[in-house]
Amino acid sequence: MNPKSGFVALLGRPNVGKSTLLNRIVRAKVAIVTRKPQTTRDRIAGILTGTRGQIVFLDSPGIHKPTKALNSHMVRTACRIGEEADIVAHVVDDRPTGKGPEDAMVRGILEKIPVPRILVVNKVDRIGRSAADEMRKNLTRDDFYAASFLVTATKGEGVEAFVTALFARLPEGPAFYPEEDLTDLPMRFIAKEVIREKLFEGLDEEIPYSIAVRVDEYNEEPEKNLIRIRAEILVERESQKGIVIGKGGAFLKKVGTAARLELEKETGSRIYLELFVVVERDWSRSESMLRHLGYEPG
Ligand SMILES: Nc1nc2c(ncn2[C@@H]2O[C@H](COP(=O)(O)OP(=O)(O)OP(=O)(O)O)[C@@H](O)[C@H]2O)c(=O)[nH]1
Ligand SMILES: [Mg+2]
Repeated sequence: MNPKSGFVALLGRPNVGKSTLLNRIVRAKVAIVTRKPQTTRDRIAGILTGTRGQIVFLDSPGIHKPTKALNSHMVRTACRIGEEADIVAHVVDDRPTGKGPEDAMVRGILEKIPVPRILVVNKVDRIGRSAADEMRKNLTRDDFYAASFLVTATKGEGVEAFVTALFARLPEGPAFYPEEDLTDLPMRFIAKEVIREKLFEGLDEEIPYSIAVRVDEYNEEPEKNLIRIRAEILVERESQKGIVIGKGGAFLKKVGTAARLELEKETGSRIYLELFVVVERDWSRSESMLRHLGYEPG
């Protein structure tokens, strides 16, 4: 059989495990994952290439009610990703699905996308198989979804069956990217995301949502097997700056070390990482600041 190819969007509410599923499928850490909702803010492509062909999976920001310009950007990005796809996978988890305002919003967005929809019930390890199956039955009573799958993204269970079904539905076609590529994102972007991940994991309350990372300098020095990265961490208030720096600089140092170790593993280079914290008042409410930070309005 000739190779297949196509784009598959992973859409759904925040925190359901879209990024975890993407990483599991491509067997690499392409997207950052944290315990906190609204982690992903951009279109993250993960490319799976094999004898069956090539699927470009598009991870997306979780769909939620926007409160600030950043959130509107995230939801618009998710909608655009849906419009790009040949198939949309709607990922849900163990939280009650179907009644809340976010679910209505997701449903409204999915309804407008004129491609086959596949339901993916994730976190079956937490839900339990029979309850997950019950959930799947309830959500697939009508013909809204062309197919449905139960998966545990963290362990990979059920993922191969899902991928096989996607290849079966996609048309024959050429690969879009070279077979060794796992993503179309530059390392500079990944560096920014890894720093943001370490910040998200260590910070509570609203602070993660007031954080953006801007890489000002990314210089490779191959003769020294070294990459120099200088990044600014934006916060919205002076009080947040103190928290991000931590007592005697302890938190910032911890973030820097964790990010550096991960990036060294990823690149195979030594990393020299400098982090600075700057206050940019209400950046997450400002369209021009969003543009400046690379969050392009849709
Ligand atoms: N128990 C369990 N936890 C999971 C599974 N998949 C993801 N998680 C956890 O769920 C949390 C959110 O995962 P993400 O992959 O960041 O979720 P997301 O849908 O990309 O979230 P946003 O980017 O915020 O929209 C993380 O703590 C994951 O470890 C799973 O199969 N089982
Ligand atoms: Mg995500």
